[in-house]
Amino acid sequence: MNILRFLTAGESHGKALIGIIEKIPSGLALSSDDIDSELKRRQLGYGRGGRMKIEQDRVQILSGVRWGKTIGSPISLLIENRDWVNWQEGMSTESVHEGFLAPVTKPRPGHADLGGALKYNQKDVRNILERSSARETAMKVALGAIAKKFLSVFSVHIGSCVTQIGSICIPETMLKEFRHGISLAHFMKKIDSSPVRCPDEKAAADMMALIDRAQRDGDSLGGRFEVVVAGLPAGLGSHIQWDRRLDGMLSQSFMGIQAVKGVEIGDGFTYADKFGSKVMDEIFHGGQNLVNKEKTLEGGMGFYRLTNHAGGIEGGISNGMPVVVKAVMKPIPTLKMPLQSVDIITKEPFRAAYERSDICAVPAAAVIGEAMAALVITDAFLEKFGGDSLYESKRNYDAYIDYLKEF
Ligand code: EPS
Repeated sequence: MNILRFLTAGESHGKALIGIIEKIPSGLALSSDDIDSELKRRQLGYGRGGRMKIEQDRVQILSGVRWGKTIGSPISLLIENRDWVNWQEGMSTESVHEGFLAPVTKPRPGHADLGGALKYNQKDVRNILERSSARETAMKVALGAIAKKFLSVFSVHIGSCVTQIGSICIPETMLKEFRHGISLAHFMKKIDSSPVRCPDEKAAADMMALIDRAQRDGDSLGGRFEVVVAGLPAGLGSHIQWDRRLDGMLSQSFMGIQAVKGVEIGDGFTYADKFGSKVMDEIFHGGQNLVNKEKTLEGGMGFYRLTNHAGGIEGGISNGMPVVVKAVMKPIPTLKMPLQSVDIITKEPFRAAYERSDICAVPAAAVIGEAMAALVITDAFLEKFGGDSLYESKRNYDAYIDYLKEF
């Protein structure tokens, strides 16, 4: 990220999650409802564990907003952990409570537990797992909701869907319009009402049945999700340095989501076995845009494509087509089924004990992906159009769009 800065803090069973974001222009209408609606979307989803029954996330905006509008200063957010009441001594910041909880000495395979304990010289793995927990993603989504609100001023809209859970995939044909950003709002209504964020009813039912099976077997599941950003103008990001490429920045941000192990832009890994003649998005100009019928999606202005293999990015620069990011999430590593590990104190082998956990969190990850995409795209917007006030950003954006039309 070149312009926007954000940080999160907070432990999973600590008092609260905190977030700070800096460089959002002044004059943006922003309320806690804008953020809470996104927090709610993250918490829905088939396969979550008992914790989601405790938490009903609500944000408090602590600074950077006055009378419903941003004022240009850092925006700070707080989300209370409702589970904190059960952990007040165990996760207390005061030394007087030391020893209230027995240390966790049995690292779980697949988690940050062992690497973190070694790196930070901690003999209580809780000091690692509390921060590596995906609870932190609630704040990512809250910060992303601010970025989404900013982008909506420019008619940039972001959606996501789950395309695979375990061995169950949705038919590729279901995704064609989604990947072209066509009727995104309508598509998202359908996705938001699916417990697994999947637009295909048959696949959704099979995914839920598979999650039930994993739960019965003491197992867990991962999967794939896709995020689409529609309405972007051509010209965001840059080809001139590796760390200014829009696809590179998006990939890093998605890889920063807990348990994400693979990221693709557009056709991604499926490029490997195709001929070049089949996977380039040929360029057209003028006439009726046959694919992007919605005017707001004609980001390339007179230029357009009939295909979107590139996922809206060529040479690290947006090309006016919707940006498509796909990601793979590994199965949740906390399992009822005991796995082999070693106690860090006694060095004795053991079978990992089970703690409360999710079975599958891919639907939540899709919403988190939307948030990360929103933050990266907002950064690219601010780099391109600048602006300490929304008025200034909008003026610069409008002038650029006029220029694109004349190009
Ligand atoms: C998580 C473990 C579970 C999840 C948690 C992430 O929490 P707990 O250990 O309290 O049961 O529910 O996710 C959230 C709390 C959340 O808000 O998404 C983990 O180890 O990553």
